[in-house]
Amino acid sequence: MKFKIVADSSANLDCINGVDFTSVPLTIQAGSNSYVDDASLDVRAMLDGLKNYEGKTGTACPSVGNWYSAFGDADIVVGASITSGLSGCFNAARLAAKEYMKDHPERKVFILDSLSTGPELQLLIEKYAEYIKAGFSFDQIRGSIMSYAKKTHLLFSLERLENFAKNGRVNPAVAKVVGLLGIRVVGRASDEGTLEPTFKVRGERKALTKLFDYMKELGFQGGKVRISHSYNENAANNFAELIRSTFPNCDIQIRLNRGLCCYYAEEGGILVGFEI
Ligand code: X90
Repeated sequence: MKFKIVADSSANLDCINGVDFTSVPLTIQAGSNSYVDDASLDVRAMLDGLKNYEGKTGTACPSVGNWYSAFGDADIVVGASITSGLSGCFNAARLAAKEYMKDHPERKVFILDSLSTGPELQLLIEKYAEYIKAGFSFDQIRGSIMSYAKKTHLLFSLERLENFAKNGRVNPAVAKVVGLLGIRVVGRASDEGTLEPTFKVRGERKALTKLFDYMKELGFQGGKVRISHSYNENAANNFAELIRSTFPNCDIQIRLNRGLCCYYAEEGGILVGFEI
């Protein structure tokens, strides 16, 4: 039985230890320039390129064919996509799964709509890998991941929402305030998988304190934490320290956002996925 895990590139993952994994890239577009969010993308160069670009920029999700070919020849494919509340990515994955199972009736695919992205998606993928290593069946994996997804959340602290606003994914009035005089927005992925800006705070230190309070309010008690940042390692490290001051043995990992998350979270932004 050949198992495989797939996720789109908003999970910020290139590979997973000991499990067959494929990342399906989204694309960031600036005029005729298109940046494919795969392992070879130079994210720093992309951000610098975008800074100098005056025209409209945007993103595109993978096609049905992109997902289909990521499934390879696996007997059992499991995975997750960025929220259907903000992207067509999940729909493409769903259609690809349907086609794959029609072409190969003995094979099975389950792609979860994460209603989230970034480090929460990462937690889901890590959990899939655990299930596969533990020898779970397809049905067991599907049932277990759906319960697990109810116990994970995504919070963010962002310095700018320009790209969200440009692409019609957030109210422009909210976007206008953020970015003024060091105002950051702290919020979460809503239950519908949309951006829920909850607090506006001035300064990074306050933003991190707010984030931690919010985590605890949502039920965090020292479970796994995954932090991803857009070139703000300092904030990510400070945040990890803040968590460890209350939960010294907390399993925390920090990573750099890949292209898609860097584009939307914008420089300085940090994303926090955690278990309750
Ligand atoms: O289909 C496409 O073109 C992709 C659109 C993706 C839009 C959302 C990207 C979010 C990236 C930013 C902060 C966290 C927001 C959480 C909301 C669920 C990460």
